[in-house]
Amino acid sequence: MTAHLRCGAYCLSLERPLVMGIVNVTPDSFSDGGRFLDAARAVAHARRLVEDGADMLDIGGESSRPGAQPVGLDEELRRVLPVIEALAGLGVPLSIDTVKPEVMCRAVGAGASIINDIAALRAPDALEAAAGTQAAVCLMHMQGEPGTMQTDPRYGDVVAEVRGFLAGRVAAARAAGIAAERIVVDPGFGFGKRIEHNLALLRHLDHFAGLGACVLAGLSRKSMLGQITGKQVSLRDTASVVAALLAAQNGAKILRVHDVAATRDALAVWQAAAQLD
Ligand code: YH5
Repeated sequence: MTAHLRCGAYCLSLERPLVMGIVNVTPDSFSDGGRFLDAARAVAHARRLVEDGADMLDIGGESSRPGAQPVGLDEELRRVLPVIEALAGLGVPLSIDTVKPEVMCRAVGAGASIINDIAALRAPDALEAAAGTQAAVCLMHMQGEPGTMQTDPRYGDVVAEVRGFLAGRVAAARAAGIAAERIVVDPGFGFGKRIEHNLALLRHLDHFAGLGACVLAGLSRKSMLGQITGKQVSLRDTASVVAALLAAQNGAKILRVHDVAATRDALAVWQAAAQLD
């Protein structure tokens, strides 16, 4: 495993876990403020996450929640590009959460330096598009498609199957010319997995550290935490912080979270107690 993640002009130390703050740029269903206000809201939220200690931001214009509607190319570009342009000078790497090669290229042109692809660069031309940039790439495992993935997920050995898939995608990325120090892998919590699958992946996250890439974990507010606590999505922040800390203790180097401040506190307590250095 490399001790650094290279993303465009940034080089991030992986000695301690990094916190990736989630920035959704989707229309506000409670108001009709229009595009400008949606972008302004996302930018204000992103600035707050950086003040709270985010090491990087993940900007997404298409919801990948189970059952969410796909978004067209032009609409996705209209949502994310103004936000990336506004945040490019903030001083933290920006990640673009997309499966579309055109969005990857345009987002990097606007200032993004990480490509976060829930389809692990499997779309036609996506590998080439990512390889043509200096951005880091996050390769995530998903069984099925967002619309139907939670219908009946099945595995023999979930850890071995997800590991095998990610090993194949790392090899494909390396063959396309993406250096190991630019590659992140992610088991894809909640993407075509039942609770027992998610828990096995969390328990055995260390199995993914041997793939020659650093590990990202995205557990924040997900339905497995709702199943465990019985709480609705707006009441899952404590469970999310604990899950992020467990992931970090099992080797995750990037934690994709909504509540950056609380996650930072949890990591600080762990590090103080463990005297990690
Ligand atoms: C991820 O794990 N997840 S979008 C459902 C929720 C709450 C949150 C029902 N993009 C990941 O965050 N990218 C998403 O409540 C991601 N890893 C990476 N790399 C889904 C999400 C969510 C879904």
